Amino acid sequence: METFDERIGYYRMMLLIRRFEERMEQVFLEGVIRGTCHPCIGQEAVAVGAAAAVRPGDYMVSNHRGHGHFLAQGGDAKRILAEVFGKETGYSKGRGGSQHMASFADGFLGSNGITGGGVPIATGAALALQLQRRDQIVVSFMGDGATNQGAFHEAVNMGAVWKLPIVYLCENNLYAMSTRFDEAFAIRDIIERAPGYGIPGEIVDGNDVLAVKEAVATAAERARSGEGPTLLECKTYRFCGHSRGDPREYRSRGEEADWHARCPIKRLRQKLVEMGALDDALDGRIRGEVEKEIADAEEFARSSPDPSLDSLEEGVFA
Ligand SMILES: Cc1ncc(C[n+]2csc(CCOP(=O)(O)OP(=O)(O)O)c2C)c(N)n1
Ligand SMILES: [Mg+2]
Repeated sequence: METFDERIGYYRMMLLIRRFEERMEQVFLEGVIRGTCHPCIGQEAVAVGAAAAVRPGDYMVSNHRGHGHFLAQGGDAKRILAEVFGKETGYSKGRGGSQHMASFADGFLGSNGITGGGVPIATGAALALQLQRRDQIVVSFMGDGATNQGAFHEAVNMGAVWKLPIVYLCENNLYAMSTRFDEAFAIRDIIERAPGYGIPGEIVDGNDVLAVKEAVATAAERARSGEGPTLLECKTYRFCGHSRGDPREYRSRGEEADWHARCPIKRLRQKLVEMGALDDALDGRIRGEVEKEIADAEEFARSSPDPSLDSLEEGVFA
């Protein structure tokens, strides 16, 4: 059971992720940065719950919607935003942008623009940990769409056969770009596939940070003790469009309103208030701190230098 302080910490981190993504979307719309970005607004509880469940030294592999995962895993908002801006001070020295950043020191083995591409990478990392007899585990994040990619099936099967120390964590936000879940799946739930690999599967309320934490902690324990992977399906919803500038014409405003009522931040806030752990004064202080952290990150990203032309061939191995 978490302490009050830990729960306040999850609340603060979810707010930080929400405000980071909202601000970043805004900056994109202003045309300040190029390329694209995929905000995880609405899905914050998955990232924060998962990060809260693992131990220091464990690893995460993310997907294209990865800022929240990285922030929750301890990434510095300044350097994440600087990477989105393509600046030298970003985690990938401005080469990766929103979808390709990593910090091995923080156990964040990278976001990935290839749908499903992170799953074999995570499985390979778990194999390395097993071969080195280390007691760390890997959490592999993917979307619902990614679970229809061949790479996902091959990697999960391998993880299961070799009982690798990995948790396969699917964020089922009901859409892959504009494709609704029921247009792309002949099954009701993705975890129906878990028995096909011979591993347990569990449906999780992905908008409840404490439920996510508990499910990931159990799956992590299983992975750590040599019993192999679990497939978790966190049911959630992205409040924003798929990427910047998506007008969300493929779904109804009514459906969105239903999910807004289940906002993970509002829900934890309510719980904390009922527990007596949060009042308006503390909430205001936390929100103030979060705003300052985002403003500082933006200032850092804007004022950081572009990569120099001289460094053009750095990190190129071809
Ligand atoms: C191999 C590949 N095919 C297609 C795309 C284009 N694409 C980018 S994101 C995306 C949808 C991914 O959906 P999902 O896995 O559910 O993640 P979500 O965006 O909902 O978080 C697609 C098809 C891609 N990046 N890579
Ligand atoms: Mg999806």
